[in-house]
Amino acid sequence: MRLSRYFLPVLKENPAEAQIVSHRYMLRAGMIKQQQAGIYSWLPLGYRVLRRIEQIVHEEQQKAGHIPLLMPTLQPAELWRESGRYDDYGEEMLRITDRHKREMLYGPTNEEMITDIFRAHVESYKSLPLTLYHIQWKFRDEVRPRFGVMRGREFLMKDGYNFDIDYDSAIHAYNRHMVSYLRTYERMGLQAIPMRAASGPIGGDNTHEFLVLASTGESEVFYDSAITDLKFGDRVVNFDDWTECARIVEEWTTPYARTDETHDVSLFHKIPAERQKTSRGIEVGQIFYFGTKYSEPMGAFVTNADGERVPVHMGSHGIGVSRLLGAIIEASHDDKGIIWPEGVTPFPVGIVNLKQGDGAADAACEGLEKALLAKGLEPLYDDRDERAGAKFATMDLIGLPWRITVGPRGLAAGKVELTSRRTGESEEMSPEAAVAKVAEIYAGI
Ligand code: P5A
Repeated sequence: MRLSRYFLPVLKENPAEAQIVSHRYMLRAGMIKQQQAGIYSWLPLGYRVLRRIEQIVHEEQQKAGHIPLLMPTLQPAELWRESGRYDDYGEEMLRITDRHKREMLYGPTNEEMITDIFRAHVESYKSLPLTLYHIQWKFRDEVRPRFGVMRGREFLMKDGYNFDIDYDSAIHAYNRHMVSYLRTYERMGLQAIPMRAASGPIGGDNTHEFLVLASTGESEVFYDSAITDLKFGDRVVNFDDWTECARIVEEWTTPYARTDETHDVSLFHKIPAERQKTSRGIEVGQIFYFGTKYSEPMGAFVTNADGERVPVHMGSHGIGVSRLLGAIIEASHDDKGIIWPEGVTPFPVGIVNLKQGDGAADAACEGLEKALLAKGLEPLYDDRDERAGAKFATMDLIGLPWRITVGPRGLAAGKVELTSRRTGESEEMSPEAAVAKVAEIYAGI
């Protein structure tokens, strides 16, 4: 992509309305534009990251055997009356009436609708286990939408729903989600800690939230620092193996980690004093097991092996896809701008031409662009007629993890410069070596 032809409306000044760094940088880097309180347009750069995050979520969900579909944003009120949540949900639910005076709502979540799909098509335990998920916009009329995409009113969520014949099998689904979430967040460069939490309007007693530690987080959290040493890495998991999944869940849930809603002071104080940590955290996901809370009132029954009709056991599992952009920036930035982890960066590498219009520099940049594209890596090439300082400032702000700088002086010696956004370290090398190095960095991502 050539920057001269792109749409990157960077702001020079700090927007006054942004209280936290991620919101500030998302506005300054031209990633989002607020349209109303808590409702944003995703400008091209922000949209690229959003799609990258969605892609990782899809890949990891499907590795765990979960099946994508797509449900609408608008739902009929009758479904929610069946579960009893139409009145319970209160003012957070955006209620709409159509021209036939039919009551509808903009879905804040989809337990009812997925249960409706299930009961229409599934009859027997032989069709189980089944986990369906989608990535779709939600609306919650939050009292205090704030911090940009962190607490929006319209926001993108991955929500998945498992259907199982009994408790044990539903707990395996719960575990499978926890395991797959651990890898999902790690691929985004995040450490998200599963913490015992409260279930709120979704229901059930068994629930964990995934929290990214950050001083700007909205939740207060308490944990044993030992948990921050755990890494999921590139383990190969057999998601059908109940024992293997349960063992991984045990590894992550044995050290104490709870939100303020479930915090137990006496248990906390049993941890060695130097490992007792209190912090704030950003909730980037939550998983629930709620048994037959929806299947029973809504008539989602199947025939079991003994020929009896039984309500299915369910859980639901959410990832805050749009919130993740804010969480990643909170976890990875400096005073010059964002530092994207390679897994989610909008462009893998930037090219800065120090002397636009210089024949050799222009040709070298175009050559780099072509060579990178040939390796499946689309660079953002700053081909604007701007000072070097302004080009560097833009690259630093938008946070591409790698930058190749091309100037006539270096080229005379056959060299360009490859710079890491994270460390600031630069290395001079031939353009071919720079392409090979960038390709190597992204090979496993
Ligand atoms: C699980 C999936 C649910 O809604 N039903 C379907 C369950 N869970 S949840 O915890 O309420 O939401 C899941 C994740 O969505 C993100 N989230 C938000 N993101 C941005 N703005 C909001 N207002 C907002 N509300 C929830 C969180 O990451 C949450 O973990």
